[in-house]
Amino acid sequence: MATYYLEPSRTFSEFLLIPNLTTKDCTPANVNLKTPLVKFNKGEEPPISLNIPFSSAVMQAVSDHGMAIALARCGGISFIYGSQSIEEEALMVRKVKSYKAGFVISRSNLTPEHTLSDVLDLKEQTGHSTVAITEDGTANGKLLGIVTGRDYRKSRDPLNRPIHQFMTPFEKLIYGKSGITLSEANNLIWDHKLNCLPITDDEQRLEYLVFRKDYDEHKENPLELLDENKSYIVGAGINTKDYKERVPALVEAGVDVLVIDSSDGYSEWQRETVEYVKANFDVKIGAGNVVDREGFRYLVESGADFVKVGIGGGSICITREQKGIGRGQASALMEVVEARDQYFKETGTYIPICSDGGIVHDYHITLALAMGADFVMLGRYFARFDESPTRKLKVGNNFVKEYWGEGSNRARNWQRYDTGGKSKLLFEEGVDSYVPYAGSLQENLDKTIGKIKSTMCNCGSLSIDELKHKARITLVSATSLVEGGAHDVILKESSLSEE
Ligand code: RVP
Repeated sequence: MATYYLEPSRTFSEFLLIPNLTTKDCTPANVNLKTPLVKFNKGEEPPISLNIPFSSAVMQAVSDHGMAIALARCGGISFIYGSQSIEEEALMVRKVKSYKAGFVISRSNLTPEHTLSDVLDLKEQTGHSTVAITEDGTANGKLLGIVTGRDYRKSRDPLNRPIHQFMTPFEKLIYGKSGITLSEANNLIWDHKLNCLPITDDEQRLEYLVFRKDYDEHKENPLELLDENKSYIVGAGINTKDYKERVPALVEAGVDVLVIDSSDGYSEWQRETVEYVKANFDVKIGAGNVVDREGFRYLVESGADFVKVGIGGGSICITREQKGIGRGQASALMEVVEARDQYFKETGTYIPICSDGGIVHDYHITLALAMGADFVMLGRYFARFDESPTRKLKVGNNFVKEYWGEGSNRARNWQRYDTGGKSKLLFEEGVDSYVPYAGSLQENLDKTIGKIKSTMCNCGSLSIDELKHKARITLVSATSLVEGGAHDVILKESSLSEE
């Protein structure tokens, strides 16, 4: 007879946190979000910790080197997608590890067709007076010019003047070539009396900007996630098929932590992969995804350094519809956390848990942490930002970014859905979609972190560990969900357009 789980499995939206006493020292400024990434023994420091509990998903549409640099700068980690050739993935890892502070990904970008009014709006929003003008208005588009405060006169120039009429065009720009060192870039800046030097690749695509002020990047980004050589920490996805070739190349490129990217991790292939890595390399490895205590235990006993939880909850994921496997993310997490705590009691080894997929609202992150996750993995959330590797498009009146699942025809990441046979999969487990464009990673992350810290204060907690122990979580009924949104009022249009 089958085993039945007759309690319905739950999602984050079905829970709320009940505030605890907030003491006077419990202010957002005092909250510390540092959290372990890999396993450690009781009384010891984790070998790698994150400064914020965020990781970006192992997906083509989310985690390339640009995302990895941007997120590490804020204190989190990206796992570079594994659904590309071994050489390309290793190159991305190498780019992150060799990235040098002082090279910034442009945060203010427009196209030549935008107007002076757009420049002024953007300046007000971002505070940056240097705007990169690229073919598609993205941070890595083909560079066509630069606009600074010296290119226009606010009092004289018409606001609708198109940028191409007053930008400094590419032909007249001094620029550096990809691979230039910071000191070479600084020499160009001083020799030509520049404020900002764009760095482009062989196809004239913008890579970075180097600014004159030789600021101390570490002071501006106090949470940045660095290894002992002051390079950014980076993760990378692997699969259970070509790991004997892929892992050596990634380790050689300097990867700090690997993760087996799979929709269902409770398998002998994962055990073999973890065992191979542990036997041959000194590199950390996470495994998953699982949704129950048995799956957790199996992967931990195979040697996994952290375990990823979640099947079918991803925003682009249709695994549950296609195959009928999965579990509500909150229920899966609660059970695995219980198994982790039990394992810790038995062995004194703490295994960090990553809650992967299905985060829709910022408060879902706080709930996941309160329920015992050590960090979350997000796809949709990061796909919306300038730093994600996908195209930004205008659909109707709105800007969107493309976002597709690893199990979609577009990604063709069949290794992720490995069932052991040689043949390719017959059906998709993911969709191709758009997500609303949301601007820069740092601005959005600051807002989300602000909300998490504020909620933690409501719960009387100054650290994630304290939150886990103090959190009081209640199930909500379907009718109280209605009560939680704006209700029984007529919303003004300005509120409707906000997310
Ligand atoms: P979300 O943040 O809700 O967009 O979910 C991202 C997660 O969805 C990924 O980390 C991964 O676990 C899962 N995923 C990725 N591709 C697919 C798919 O095609 N089904 N699912």
